[in-house]
Parts: sequence; structure tokens; C-alpha cells
Amino acid sequence: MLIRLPDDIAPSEITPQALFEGRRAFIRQAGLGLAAGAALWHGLPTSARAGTLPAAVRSSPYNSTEAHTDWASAISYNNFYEFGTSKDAPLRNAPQMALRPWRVRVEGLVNKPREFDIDDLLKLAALEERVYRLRCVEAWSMVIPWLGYPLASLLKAVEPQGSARYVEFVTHYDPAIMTRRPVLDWPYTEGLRLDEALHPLTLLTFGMYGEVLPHQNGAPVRVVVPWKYGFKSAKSIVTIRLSERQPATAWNKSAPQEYGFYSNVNPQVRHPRWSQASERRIGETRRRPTLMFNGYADEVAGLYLGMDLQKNY
Ligand SMILES: Nc1nc2c(c(=O)[nH]1)N[C@H]1C(S)=C(S)[C@@H](COP(=O)(O)O)O[C@H]1N2
Ligand SMILES: [Mo]
Repeated sequence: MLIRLPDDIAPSEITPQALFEGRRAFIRQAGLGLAAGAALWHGLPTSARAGTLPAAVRSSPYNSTEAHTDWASAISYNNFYEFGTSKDAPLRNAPQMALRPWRVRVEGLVNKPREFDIDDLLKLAALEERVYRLRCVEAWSMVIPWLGYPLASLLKAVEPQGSARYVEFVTHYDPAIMTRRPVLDWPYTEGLRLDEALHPLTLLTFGMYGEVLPHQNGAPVRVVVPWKYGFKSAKSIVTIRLSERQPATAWNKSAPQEYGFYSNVNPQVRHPRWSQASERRIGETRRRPTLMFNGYADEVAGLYLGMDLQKNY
């Protein structure tokens, strides 16, 4: 995120488009073992992929009706700095990450701290498909059908104590397969206020486009917080910790003048090095104006009443 101004790379330059012909054809070819690109995803050994999703998926009242970003772009234009800072590095490098066994600890100020096996976590609540926008601070955006359930379902199961005010996410870090360069202070961490974490839009996410999450999109479990810049949506989570004090976050530690704790999508607040007033949807060329709270103001503006959003950026 620190590196360059966005919007100077057409997706056709970074996506190996020839490998992909839309998701259905892609999967069909993968099944037949025909497409070279299949090796990048469906050709991975099952142990390296993230298992299967429960069959029943509810649809959600929160769905965006905008056209979905194509699958090929969504799996090849990623930020996952542990695997490199170029957009296609996660596609190439993240599949080395073993996704089983995988456990997620939920700890801190809760009555029932617990370590979940990922397959139990997956079954804790009914999965829903939620078509959400994800708006990166770099000024590109995507529209993705995510699969998950509200993080609130998990938090309620562990019973937050009255003193809990924040939720911290700690993500997987394995220097054997991830960068050792101190691009950020590893492991990558993020945080939300407890009421943000309990908001029904905040999705604990296991899949997308009807599939388990590809490694580079944050398998086996990530959060998606659609009214905040993409970096709040921590990938490959191993610990969820409830605390009384506001946790440090990786981006805020590395560049506090650029990345605040709140990180709400706000076209009126400039990033110190660029305007945040417009964005480019991946797959489109014309820019579009960025909406307050990424278009989710009706749902979330109430969380910030009385706060100065220029200061709490
Ligand atoms: N662990 C981890 N999580 C992360 C990141 C990262 O570098 N490491 N990048 C963030 C950023 S900046 C964005 S925009 C989103 C991108 O998610 P996507 O690749 O699924 O679009 O992931 C977020 N989660
Ligand atoms: Mo981002």
C-alpha cells in the first residue's frame, strides 16, 4: 500500500487472463485436468486447499446488486504482503501455506475462551452469501460474493465480558514461507471496536464465489468489514482477542500518519499522499466517486455519531 499510486496498472497487465475464461469454464477445465491455470487452484492437493463448505447457504439482505468482479481478477490482484508486495505475488506464493490443521484461538476478556478447529468454526453458524464491495486504500475496489457468517455469532458464543471494548485479530506468520523483510511488523494484526465487530455487516469469511477461500484471499478464515478500507479485513486469522484497550494495528504502527485505527472509507478525508474521493472498480476503466462508508452509511453511520472523522481517520 505504501509503494505507489494505484490505477496505473490495467488488470489485463497483471492478470494472466489467458489462463482464465470465467469461473465456470475454469472449474470445468480444472475438473478435466486440461487448463494449465487449474494447477494454480483446483489442481492443488486437497490437503493444501481449505476443505469443503457446508452445503446450505442463505442469501443475505445486505447484498450489493452491482456486477461481481470476475473470479480471475479476484484471485490474482491481491494484497497479502506476507507473500510479497506485487499484486500477483500472493497468487504465486500463498498456495505454499498449509491450511490443515488450522486452529483459531478466541481469548482475552471472554467468559468462554476457546480454541476452535477450523472445521468446527466453519459449522458454528449457517453460512450466508454476502455480496460486498471491498475498497482498498489504494483506490481500487472489487465486488465479491463472500461466504461466511456474522463475526457476532462467534463472539456471542464465547461471551464477551462487560469490560471488553475492542477485538484484535492476529494472523498467521510463518517465516519459512512468508517474507522475512520487515515490510510490516509481523504478524499482521488488525483491530475493531467491539460494537464494530458485533455489527451484522462484519463477516467471518470462509469462502467466495461458492468456493472455499483461495489461499491468497485469506484462507482458511478472514474477516470482511465492508465499510472500512480493505486492510482492516485481516486474512488467515489464528487469534481473536478481546481487550479493554485499543489494540495496535500493523498499518497504524508502520505509518500512523497515513493509517488510523478506524480506517473508515471516507472520500472527504485525503490520504496524505492522494485523494480518496474516487476509485476504480477492477475490470472498469472509468473512475467512480467513492461513497461515504463505502456505500454502507445507512447501516453504520450511527456507530460514529459525535466522533470527528477527520481526526479518527
Ligand atoms: N494477513 C494479511 N491480511 C490482509 C492483508 C495483508 O497484507 N496481510 N492485506 C489487506 C489489504 S490492504 C486488502 S485491500 C485486503 C485484500 O483482500 P483480497 O486480496 O481478498 O481482495 O486484504 C487485507 N488483509
Ligand atoms: Mo488494501
